[in-house]
Amino acid sequence: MKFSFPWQRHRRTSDILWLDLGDLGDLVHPSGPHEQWQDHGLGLLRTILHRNGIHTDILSTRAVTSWEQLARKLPGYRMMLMNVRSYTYPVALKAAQLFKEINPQGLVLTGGMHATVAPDEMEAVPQFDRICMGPGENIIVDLVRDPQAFPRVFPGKGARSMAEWPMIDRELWPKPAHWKLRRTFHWPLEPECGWGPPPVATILTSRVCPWQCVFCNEASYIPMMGRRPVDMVIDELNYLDDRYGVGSVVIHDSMFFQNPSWLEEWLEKYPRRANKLWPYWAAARADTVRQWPDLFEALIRETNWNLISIGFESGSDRILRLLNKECTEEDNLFAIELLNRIGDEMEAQGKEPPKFWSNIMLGIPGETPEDAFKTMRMLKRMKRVFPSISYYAPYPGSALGFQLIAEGKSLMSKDNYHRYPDDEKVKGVDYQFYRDLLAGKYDDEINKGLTEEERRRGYQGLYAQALVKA
Ligand code: B12
Ligand code: SF4
Repeated sequence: MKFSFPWQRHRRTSDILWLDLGDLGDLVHPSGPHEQWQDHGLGLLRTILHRNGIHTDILSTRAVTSWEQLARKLPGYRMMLMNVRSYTYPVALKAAQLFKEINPQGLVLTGGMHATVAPDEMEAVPQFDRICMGPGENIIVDLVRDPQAFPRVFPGKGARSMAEWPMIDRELWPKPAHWKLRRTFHWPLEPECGWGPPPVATILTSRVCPWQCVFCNEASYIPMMGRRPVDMVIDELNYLDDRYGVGSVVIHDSMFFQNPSWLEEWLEKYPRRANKLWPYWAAARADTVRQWPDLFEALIRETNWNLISIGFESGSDRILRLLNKECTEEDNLFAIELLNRIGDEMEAQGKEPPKFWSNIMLGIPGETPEDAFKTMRMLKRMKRVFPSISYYAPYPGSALGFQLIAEGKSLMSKDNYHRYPDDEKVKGVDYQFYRDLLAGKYDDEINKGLTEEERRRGYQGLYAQALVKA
């Protein structure tokens, strides 16, 4: 007799399945907090489908620990939908093959970032029956109702503004799949990840960042769309708070600190209209902090923006130019000194000081040891920081990614878009140098020109622990 725990049982309500993607086991025994974030693309599209009377079941590769476990739940579905990103592509591929083995007549319908930037790769796989490039909100209902009416690869249709998006029904998100995890997860909100008190509400206020950094440049493949009105964002947070109780907020926008008029309205309304002044995590750029320092400071002090994510990436002008970051060493230093000062003042007033979530890239092709020392030196100038360090990864979709893939220099094949923190990603990069750098071998070099206090920051090995998947 097969035995299964109640939280593992799968109750079938539909013959259409949405498969949430991620590493096996991430919703059972997660190795870190960020693997547990929920997928807003899935949430949005399932909400739209359900509102239109099309019910779907949900399964997740993250909620099982083996492919056999997933296989047992697949028989009988006539359709499977997936949001495929480059970093979930290997899992999507395996899941599609498994689904078709079990349901040879079933259809696999896909969309998402990887479908948008690497459709050729997906087209070569017969198990993907439909591949939607681009936004799916205005096409998903027709597609699921009548997939035969669509060619195999086709462009999506998006809304003009995020004001048109319905509020996500978060109960359509997958549940944590172990009783222990359920106790700390706060489903359908999300668990604490060290950024603010739980339950955590993740939210999007903008869809795309207009800058063109060569390792990212999502503006080239995500169509521009209007930002979600401030009132709608606050209404959603208040609704979630009334229903589930919100502890803190993560604004998942690629770039929160854009459109000063939207930010000014947020500054005026969030403290006044939100049920509580929840602390939040959100992203900015060093050059815009320098451009609008008063607005930046007011947002920190008055709206409780206490974790500021900045893609500093490098402390060297040479590399920043190569990345088309449009930020300089001076911009970076300006933002660092400003946040150090605001933090000191708030601390002196007995308030919790704001911190940086500092995104740093190492191993950028063309980077010299001196460039990398400058980057580590920059990091040490930050008084209060969570470093998030990654080795540069050549993702398809980005200009530099496409270039390195075309030159045969990318080590990220379709079987290992999946990343581990210390994965080697580009041919010709001396990763041993970077491992030594993070282990503290070059600290004397890095500490040159720093004050005594700055030198003490980032004791040996700390930065090695800050290395994240990328
Ligand atoms: C929030 C976010 C995260 C969060 C949470 C991720 C999550 N669980 O969803 C966090 C911080 C954890 C994260 C991490 C990373 N992320 Co991220 N992330 C984003 C971000 C900013 C928003 C994602 C989102 O919710 N979008 C809104 C929803 C509505 O859009 P969507 O999911 O794409 O869905 C739409 C369409 O794709 C389509 N669609 C989707 N599915 C389907 C299915 C069908 C059938 C159809 C028809 C259509 C369709 O319709 C939807 C509505 O329009 C995007 C950038 C962006 N602006 O989208 C990057 C992005 C997805 N991330 C990216 C990357 C590279 C990463 C990291 C590897 C970054 C890093 N260097 O460390 C890590 C890896 C994470 C991991 N799991 O290991 C890349 C992916 C590039 C690619 N080629 O796939 C993006 C595009 C950013 C970028 N420009 O580089 N990320
Ligand atoms: S790296 Fe940041 S600033 Fe640059 S394009 Fe991407 S989201 Fe925008």
